[in-house]
This record gives sequence, structure tokens and C-alpha cells, in this order.
Amino acid sequence: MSSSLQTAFLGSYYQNPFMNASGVHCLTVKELNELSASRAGAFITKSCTTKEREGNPKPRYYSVPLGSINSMGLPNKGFDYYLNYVLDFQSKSSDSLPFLSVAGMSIDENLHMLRIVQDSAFNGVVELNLSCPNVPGKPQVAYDFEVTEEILTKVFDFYKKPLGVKLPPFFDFAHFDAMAQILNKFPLAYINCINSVGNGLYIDIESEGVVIKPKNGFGGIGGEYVKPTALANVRAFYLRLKPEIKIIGTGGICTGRDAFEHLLCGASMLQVGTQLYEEGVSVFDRLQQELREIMNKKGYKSIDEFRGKLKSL
Ligand code: RRO
Repeated sequence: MSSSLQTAFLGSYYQNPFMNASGVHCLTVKELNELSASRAGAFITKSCTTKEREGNPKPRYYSVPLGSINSMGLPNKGFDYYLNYVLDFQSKSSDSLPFLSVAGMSIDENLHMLRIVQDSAFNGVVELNLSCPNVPGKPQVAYDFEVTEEILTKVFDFYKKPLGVKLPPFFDFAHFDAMAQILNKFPLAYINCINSVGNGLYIDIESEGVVIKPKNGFGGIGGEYVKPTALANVRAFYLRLKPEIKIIGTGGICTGRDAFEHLLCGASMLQVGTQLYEEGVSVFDRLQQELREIMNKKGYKSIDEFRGKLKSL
């Protein structure tokens, strides 16, 4: 019998664990419809602010051999646009729950959007993005541990629906420990590791210049470059968080093997960013086929048989 990729997540069943990473192929209704019609197990909307934003000047995304660099600057169609989309989706589809990503520019803006979601008919999952690296003058929230705790305290004062947070990569055991201690205080549904590796610099040797316009070429790095960092973050938090907090693995998923590695580290769902940008929504067919082949070869019938079971030496 062929392996099943069926995934239980927050009380819902998804046909497979793959979804887009917020920001890729999810800005417009057209793109979101393409995702929901694709073989992706689930989808998430572009991180949004209360009002529509143009984002940073172009060029602001650049593909490089080992991944991508972006400084999009949170372009989005505004909170109402995405809330209406997911409400409409859930009224037509009973099987999988949609994910709505929010990224307010202040604590109050996040609380404002979440209050509206709380009072709405939305029954999906909210991902609170605490890690946008690209808004000039706005540091990534989750690198400030005190502010992170303050936001989560204020959010869970009133927010009772499933909520996860998108985290930036951490690079030190002291930071894994400190962040996990904060996250464990809250009824989080999940964390998503990782957002792009913030403020990298890619240089074109021909022009002797940078490749994206905003922030003098500095931008978030994604793709193959970031997989080891992503895996480390998934693993570090899997070992530190209470079991009720699930993990979505994001970063460097280009093949079924990358997906298998994220699952082995403990991820429940998997998000694809750079590779989806490169390949379009057919990437989800290929990834499922490749993951299934690996599982068949190893004799695994379900993901639960190996999830989180990375061996130490
Ligand atoms: O829009 C962006 O520049 C952006 C966001 Br909000 C994010 O969370 N991560 C990223 O790499 N780019």
C-alpha cells in the first residue's frame, strides 16, 4: 500500500502537510484561488496590515542560484480583503481550514485586527507574523523578547481561536531557551520556524552592485541557503515546547528530501516559499511524489511513524 501524507493539524485533517509560505503566491484573490485549487494541503494569505500597502520600491525580490533575497516591505491588499477571502473560502469548503496571516505595524494594530477576527465567523487559524525583516525602521518583533511576551499577553487576554506565531531564525541556545520559555506560557496553537534570514546581502559581481533596491540591497534570504538554520530552529523548539504547541517547518524546502528532514525534526505542516515562487503551484505535486517515494522506500505508511524521531549520535 502507498504511503499516506494525511496530516492532522489543530483538529482538522489535511490531505498533505504542504502549504505556501505567507508572502508567496497569496497576494491576490487570483493567486489564492490558484493555491486553493492546487494540490497544496492548505494555504495562507499574505501577511496583512489594517490598510492596503504598496510595499518597498522595486526591484524587491531577486532569485539567486541557491535561493532568494527579498525586501518586499509588506505589500498587501489590506486586512478586510484577506478576511473576506477566508470567510468566503470556509463557507464553501468543509475539509481544510484556511490560515490568515496578520502583521500589524504596532502592537495596537495587531490587537485591533485580532479583535475583529475574534468577533467574526472565522473558524480557521491565524498566524501572527512577529518576524517581518523588511520594513525600514521597524525591527523584527520577535528579536525583542520583552515585547514578544507583552504582545502575546495582550493577545491571549481576549483571543480564543487557534493562533500561531511566525518566528525569525534564532542562532544561539540561550535564545532558543529564552524564547521557548516565553512561548510555553501561552495557549499557542503552533509556531512557524522560520521566516527569512533577515538582512542578508547579495552582490552582482558584473555590476559590482546590489540586486534589490530597498535598504541598499539588504533583504531576507530564503531557499537552499537557509535549510540548516530552519531545521535547527524546528528541532530546537520541538525539544523545548510543550507538546500542545505544534510546529510548522519553513525554510529551504525544495525537494521531498527537504520535507522529510523537516518532519524528522518535528514539523507538523510544511511551508514552501522560494521554491513555490520559482516553480509555481505544480511544486506541490512534485513534493508529494518525492516525499511519498522516500516513505515507500523506508516502509513508512504515515508521517506520524517518523515525525520528530531524528536520531542523535
Ligand atoms: O513583505 C515582506 O517584505 C516580507 C515579510 Br512581511 C516577511 O514576513 N518575510 C519576508 O521575507 N518578507
